[in-house]
Amino acid sequence: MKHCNINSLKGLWIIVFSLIIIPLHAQEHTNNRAKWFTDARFGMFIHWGIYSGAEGVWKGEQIRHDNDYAEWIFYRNSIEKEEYLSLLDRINWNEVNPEEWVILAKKAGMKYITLTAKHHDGFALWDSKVSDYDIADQTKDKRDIVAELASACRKHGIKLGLYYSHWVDWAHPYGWNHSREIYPLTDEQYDEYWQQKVIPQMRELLTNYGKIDLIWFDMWIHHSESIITKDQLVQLKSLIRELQPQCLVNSRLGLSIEEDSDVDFRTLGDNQLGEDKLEYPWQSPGTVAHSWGYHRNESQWKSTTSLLKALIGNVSLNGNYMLNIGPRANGDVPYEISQRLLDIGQWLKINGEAIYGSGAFDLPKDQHDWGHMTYRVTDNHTHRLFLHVYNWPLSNRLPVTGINTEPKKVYLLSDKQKAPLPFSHNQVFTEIMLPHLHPDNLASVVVMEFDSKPDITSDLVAENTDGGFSLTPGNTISEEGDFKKTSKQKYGTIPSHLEISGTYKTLWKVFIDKPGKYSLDVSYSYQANESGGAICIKAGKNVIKQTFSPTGLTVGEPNENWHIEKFMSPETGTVKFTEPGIYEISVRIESDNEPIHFQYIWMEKQ
Ligand code: JFZ
Repeated sequence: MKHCNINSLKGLWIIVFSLIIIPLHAQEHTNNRAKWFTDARFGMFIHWGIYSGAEGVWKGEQIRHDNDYAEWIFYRNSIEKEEYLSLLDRINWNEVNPEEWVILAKKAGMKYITLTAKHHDGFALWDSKVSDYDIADQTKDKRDIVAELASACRKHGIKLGLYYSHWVDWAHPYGWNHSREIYPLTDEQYDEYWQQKVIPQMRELLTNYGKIDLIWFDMWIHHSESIITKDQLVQLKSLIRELQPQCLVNSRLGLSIEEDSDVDFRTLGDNQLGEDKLEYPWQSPGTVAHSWGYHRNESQWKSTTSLLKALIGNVSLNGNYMLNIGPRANGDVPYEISQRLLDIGQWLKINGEAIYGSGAFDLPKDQHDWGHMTYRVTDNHTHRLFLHVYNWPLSNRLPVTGINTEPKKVYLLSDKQKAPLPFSHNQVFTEIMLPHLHPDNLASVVVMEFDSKPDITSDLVAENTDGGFSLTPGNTISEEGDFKKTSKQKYGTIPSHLEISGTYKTLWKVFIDKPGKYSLDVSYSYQANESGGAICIKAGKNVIKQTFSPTGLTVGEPNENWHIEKFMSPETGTVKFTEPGIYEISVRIESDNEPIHFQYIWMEKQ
C-alpha cells in the first residue's frame, strides 16, 4: 500500500496554477482590424501565373525536384527569364475570368481570397509601371488580373488578399534567388531591388485597387537568417500602415507576432495544421493535393473529408484555413478541386454556424476520440457547443466528458426543427443518444445548448467511443520519477512510450458513469529474461500489484532481419467502482536492472 501513495501533489499545483494564469479561450492579442478574419475562418488561396501554362513540365521534362511545386519550375529547371515568357502564349485569355474563381469561393463558403499577385518568378499580374515584367507589358490583351479579381470580390462580398513574394524574386537581377548562396549579392544590390521594385510595386497594389484586406508575404525563415534587414521589413509594413491601415499582414513577412504585435496573424507551414490554441489569429495554408500551381501529373489528392477536418480542427483551436486552387492556364479549376470545394460548401451551408465566428472551447484539444468541438455565444446569449463527430459511433451513443453544466437542449445542427436528442447528464458526463444514421457523410454536428457558459472539469481522461479509457503519459495529471520519453520509432512499429529506470509515479482522473467491474490492461515491453519490476495501481479503493513478465521480441518487417522489442497489453487486474463519480487512478512503476518500457493503460468495463 505504501508504494501507492502519491505523496507529492506538486505536479497538480503546477497545473492548477497555470490554468489561472494562462487564459484558456480568448485570443488576447487580436488586433481590432483582424476581427473579420477570425470570423471568416475559411479562405481561398489562388496560385495562378505564367507557371500555370507549364503545368509542372518544361521541354517535356517534369520539374526537377521531388517536391514538385509547379510554380517553382522557373527556378528548378533553370529557365531563362525571356524564354519563360513564352509560356504566356499558352494562356487562353478569352476564357480566363477571375470572377469565376470568386463565384467558386462563394459557393465553397470561403470568405476571402488571396491571389498570387507576384510569385517568386517576379512576374506581376497587374499593370505595373515599376517593371516591364508584368502582364500589361508582356501580353497583347493587357489584362489586369488584380483589378478584375478586386472588382469581382467587391461584387460578391468577398474580402481580397494579395500574395506578394517580397524576399524571393527570380526575375530582378538583385532579387533573392537561392543560387545567390553560390553567387552572392551585396546588401546594397539587394536594397536596390527592394527600393526599386518591392516598395513601389507594393505602393501600386495598395493605391490602385481599392481596399486590400490582407497582404500575404512569403518568407518562411526569420529575417536574421536572410538577406533582408529588419529595417526593410519595417519600411514595408509602415508603407502598408500608411496607405491601408486596416490591411492585415501575415507573419511570413519575416517578423513574428512575438517580435512585432502589429503583425496581424501567424502563417503556419504549408499544409501544417494547428496543434495548439494561440493567443493571436493564425492560419494554415493548404493544398487540395500537393502542388500549389496547376500540375498536370498531380496525383496526391486529399479526400474532401480530410480537407474539412483540417478546417474544423483549426477552428477548434481558434485558427483559419486557407485552401488553395491552382487554376489552369485558361482559368479552369481542376475538377478534383472544384468538386471538393463545392462539397465543403454544401456542408457549410448546413453547418456554417459551427465554423464562422466560432472558435475553441476550453476543454483540452483531442480529448475526445470521436472528433473536435467548436464553440460560440449567439447574439441572444445562447451558448452553443458544437460536437463535430467524424466517426458515427456504432453504439449510437456519444460520450462527452468534462462538462459540468447540464445542457438545456441537444440537437443535430442539420435538423431545421431542432428536434431534441435524448441524453443523460451525470455530474461531469453527458451521454447523447444519436439517431441510427449519421446526418452527414463528411462530419455530423451535434449541438449542446446552454443558457450560460458551461462549467467544465478539464483534467479528466474522456471515455472513448468504445466505452473505455486510454490512460496515457499524454493525458496524465502529474508524473514524476526516473523516466525518459521516447517518441515512436521505426515507422511506429515501436510505439511512443516511457523508458523507466528506477521509479515512476503518475496520476489520472476519470469519471465513472457506469459503476461495476473494470479491467486494467497495461501495455509495456520488458526485455529481461525473467519477471521483474513492479507496478502498483490504485483506483478508488482497489489496489493491483503485479510484476512484469518478459515480452520478448517481434519482427518489425518480414524478411528484413529487423527485430524489435515487443509491446503487449495483458490484463493486469480488475477493479470495482461502486458508485458513479470521479476517481483517481494512481500508478507507481519500479524497474529492476532492466528498464520497463511503459506505453499506456487501457481501462474497460467488463
Ligand atoms: C512557399 C512558396 O515557395 C510556394 O511556392 C507556395 O507559394 C507556398 C504557399 O509558400 O513555400 C513554402 C513556404 C513555407 C514553407 C514551405 C514552403 N514552410 O514553412 O515549411
